[in-house]
Amino acid sequence: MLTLHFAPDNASLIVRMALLELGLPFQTVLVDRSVRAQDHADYRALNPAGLIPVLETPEGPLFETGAILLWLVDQFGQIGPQLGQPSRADFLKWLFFLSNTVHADLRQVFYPDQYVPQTAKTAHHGLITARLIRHFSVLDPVVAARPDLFGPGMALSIYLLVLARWARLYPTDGPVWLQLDTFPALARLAATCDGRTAVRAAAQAEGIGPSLFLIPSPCNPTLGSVL
Ligand SMILES: N[C@@H](CCC(=O)N[C@@H](CS)C(=O)NCC(=O)O)C(=O)O
Repeated sequence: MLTLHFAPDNASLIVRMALLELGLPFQTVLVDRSVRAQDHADYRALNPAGLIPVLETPEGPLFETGAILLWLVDQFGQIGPQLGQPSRADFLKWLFFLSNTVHADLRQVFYPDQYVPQTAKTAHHGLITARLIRHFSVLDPVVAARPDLFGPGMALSIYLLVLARWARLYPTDGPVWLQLDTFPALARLAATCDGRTAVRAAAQAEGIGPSLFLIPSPCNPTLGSVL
C-alpha cells in the first residue's frame, strides 16, 4: 500500500493526481500545516527537510516531487517513458527543469522570507517572476510539440499545470503576474485536463473548485490548511 502525506493544494497534489491517473490504490495522511506538522518529529523521520509531500512505498519513504514522479514512472509506466523507451532522455530533461528550476523559483515567490531580506523583497519578486515567465515561454512550444511527454494525464503535464495553477493564485494577496493566454499550448492543455476524472477526483479530495487549471480559484479545504 502507498501512503501519501499531503496538505491541500501543496506539492502533494501533483503526486495525488499521478496516483489517480495510474489508478493505484493509496491512502492519505494529512500534514496539518496550521500546527506546522511538517516540523514534528514523526514527519521529519520521513522527510528530514520537513517538506510536503512524502510518499511511503514498499521501498521506504520518498520525498521530492520530481523523485516521486520518476519512481512512479519507473514502477508503473503509463504517465511517462520508462528506462529504454525512446523519449526517456527528454522526459528526464524536462522533469528536472520543472523540479530544479520552475518549482524551485516558484518557492521564492511563495516564501520570500526564506530567501531575501524584507528590504529586497519587491526587487526580488520582479526578478524572479520575470525569470519564471521566461521559463513558461520556454515550456509552451515544448507542450505543443511533444504530446508524448506533455499529453493529458502525463506526469510532466500534471507537474507543469499545477505549477502554473499556483503561479496564478499564490500568494493570494499578491499581484497576478502570470496570464495563461500568453501561453496558448499550456492554456489548451489546462482546458483539456480540467475535465479529467483523475483531476476532478483530486480537486474534490482537496477542496478545490471546478476548474483547477484554466480558471483556478483558491483552495477551500475541509481538512487542514494550504499554508
Ligand atoms: N523540492 C520540494 C519542494 C516541496 C515544497 O516546497 N513543499 C511545500 C508545500 S507546496 C512545503 O512543504 N512547504 C513548507 C515549508 O517550506 O516549510 C519538492 O519538490 O517536493
